[in-house]
Amino acid sequence: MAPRKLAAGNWKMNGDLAALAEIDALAEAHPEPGCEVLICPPALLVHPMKGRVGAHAIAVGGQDCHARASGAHTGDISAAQLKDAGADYVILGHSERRADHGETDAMVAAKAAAAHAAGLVAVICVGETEAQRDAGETLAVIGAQLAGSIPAGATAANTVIAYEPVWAIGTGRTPTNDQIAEVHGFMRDQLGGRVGDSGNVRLLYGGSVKPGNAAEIFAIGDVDGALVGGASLKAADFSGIIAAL
Ligand code: G2H
Repeated sequence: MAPRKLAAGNWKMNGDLAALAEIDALAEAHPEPGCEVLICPPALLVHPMKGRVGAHAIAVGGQDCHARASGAHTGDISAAQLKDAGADYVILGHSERRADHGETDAMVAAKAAAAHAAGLVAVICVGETEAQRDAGETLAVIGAQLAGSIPAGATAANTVIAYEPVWAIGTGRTPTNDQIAEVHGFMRDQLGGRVGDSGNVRLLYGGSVKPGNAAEIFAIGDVDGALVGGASLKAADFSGIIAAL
């Protein structure tokens, strides 16, 4: 059984074939990582990255998939195609996709259902904007996103939830420990009765996680790991986060 803790890297639209050398450095630094390690590169790099990982304990994932299994959807990628290329996970509903591509909760739920059908673990992202936090709407926003974005049939085995406050993404700002604890405790409660084995669903924090703040964030109750953007691009940085888990 895979370790419960998960260090997930989201390369976003960064990296190229040469950047796959970071995988070698990561594998060398953590020959037997104490947590599950996942990297989600741009789709074009999923297959070569899977090859580069070889026998090392590093999983590979996509950053999005289409809700349909196949068909006339130019430019899109299906969950089954990601699986075929070597992915075991797919990030869905990241705030950048919600903002850039108008993804709604219903679209995210449909994509997650497709991911599950293809045998992928869906990493479903939720998070409030700064205006919503300032207005005291954080828990209402997170509750609505969870209710709308998680499909029927979700379980602890096929679903991971990532809390990523939009205002903390790539900004160097992070919520206080109490704010993270409040949202993660709330999410755990919300999953009860709606997701199979809800107590074991992994809840990740994401937004400006770095080697310097990772240990403090991981010590917060109900934080089971991190979804890391900028600091996952270089093995030296991601390594410090993996070591903190
Ligand atoms: C949040 C995170 C990765 P960063 O988007 O999903 O990015 O760590 O750069 O804030």
